[in-house]
Amino acid sequence: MKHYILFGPPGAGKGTQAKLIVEKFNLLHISTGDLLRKEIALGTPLGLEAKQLINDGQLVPDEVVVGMIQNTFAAHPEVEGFLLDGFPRTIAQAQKLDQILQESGGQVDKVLSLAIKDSTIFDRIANRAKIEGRKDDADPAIIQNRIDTYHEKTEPLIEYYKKKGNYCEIPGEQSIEEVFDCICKVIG
Ligand code: B4P
Repeated sequence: MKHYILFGPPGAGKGTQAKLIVEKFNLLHISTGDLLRKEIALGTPLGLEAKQLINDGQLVPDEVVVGMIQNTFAAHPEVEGFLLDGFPRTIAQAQKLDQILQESGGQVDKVLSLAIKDSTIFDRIANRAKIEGRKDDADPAIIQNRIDTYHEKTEPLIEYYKKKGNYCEIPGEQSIEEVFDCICKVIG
């Protein structure tokens, strides 16, 4: 069972690349952002809690997203592997993921890290706001908050995975096809 992580700042292209990767490599796509947006659309208690945090550009509590990941793993014992898109986003989430995978004899096989500049993040998210109408994309102050949250809470994961030896940086400022080619060379 393979476990790949798609890592990067907001708007780096994780969701975009995830669609291409799961199709080519027959993996199950788990996007914590998509799972949270589904809960919000359904108006569940979890969705109500997540909505405010996401719309402010904050992260949702670790135990909430870890629970969603565990449920999805448990529901799909038949798959060949998982692509984790946007998870983990904190050191605590990464440690919990390691523990969950160790218990089932698994591991994180590769961390595919999409690298882009903060200025590119702004352009891409502003563009996506016009297409998808996401609330957390609409306001420059909230985009800045998401970028700051990334630098403070998520970026330390780069060192965490470098030490484990499974970190792989992909230049994210190329065309969608070029980024995908680089990813295929790493996991193909
Ligand atoms: P996510 O849904 O993960 O969203 P994202 O990081 O903003 O976007 P992504 O990187 O997937 O960008 P995309 O491909 O769409 O998270 C949303 C929120 O959920 C978070 O802020 C947080 O609050 C919460 N959350 C999620 N996971 C969590 C966790 N583990 N813990 C706590 N909270 C969590 O690309 C962006 C745009 O760029 C698109 O318009 C695309 O068309 C364009 N694009 C992509 N690749 C391109 C390329 N190569 N060239 C040009 N444009 C490109």
